Amino acid sequence: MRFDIVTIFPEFFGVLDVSLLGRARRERLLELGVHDLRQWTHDRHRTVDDTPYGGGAGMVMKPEPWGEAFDALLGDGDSDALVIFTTPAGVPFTQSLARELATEQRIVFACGRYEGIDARVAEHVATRARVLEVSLGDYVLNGGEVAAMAMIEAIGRLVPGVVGNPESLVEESHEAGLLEHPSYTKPHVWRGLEVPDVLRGGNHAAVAAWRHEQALERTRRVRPDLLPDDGDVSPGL
Ligand code: 6GU
Repeated sequence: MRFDIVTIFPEFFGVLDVSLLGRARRERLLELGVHDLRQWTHDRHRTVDDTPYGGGAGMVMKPEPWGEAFDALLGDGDSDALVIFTTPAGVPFTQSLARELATEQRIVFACGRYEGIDARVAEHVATRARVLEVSLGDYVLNGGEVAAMAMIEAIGRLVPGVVGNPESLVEESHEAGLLEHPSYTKPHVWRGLEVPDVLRGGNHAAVAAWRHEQALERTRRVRPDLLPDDGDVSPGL
């Protein structure tokens, strides 16, 4: 899978060299192209923004550099790439959206800054490629870079081979519609705190039932919005 990112802060994406995603890139499971939007400006100040029509605070990203960026990255015919505009006004990014996006061959991220990108850019790109406007969550960031990075990590780890043990993807938070159960490792007593007995008893069915109960209790407590209204979530065993 390939990700291209268009941004005025390419240096943000240096962290994608490290950890799991860095290894996946070296193994060619993931490819990453980071592109400085300013290479598609032509004035001496490399201007990417201007004042908004209709007035108001803040600056809007000019369409021309974005148009040239997409010409360069998508070509002039129809493209198979999916283009994601990061914006707090987009559809929320979720684990199920990450799963869908992990089946794409290529995703191009357009990272907006300031008050966003001139709205004609997304409209124009939509005539040549599939376009999604996506938000990381209900809060405001200074720009889409951190959001794109979070999405790339969430999507990239679902690409086959990126996470060593695929079973570890199945049981985690948000995959079963519940938050994950608590986890423990050795030592069995630490600073007077004991690991729950059931986890050391070797009864796999009892462990599974305990974990499901814990996941349900935690979800009820901190994320009741994730539960169906009747609160009936079966372990699926
Ligand atoms: Cl994708 N961009 C910005 N600027 N703020 C956000 C966001 C994106 N998602 C949540 N807040």
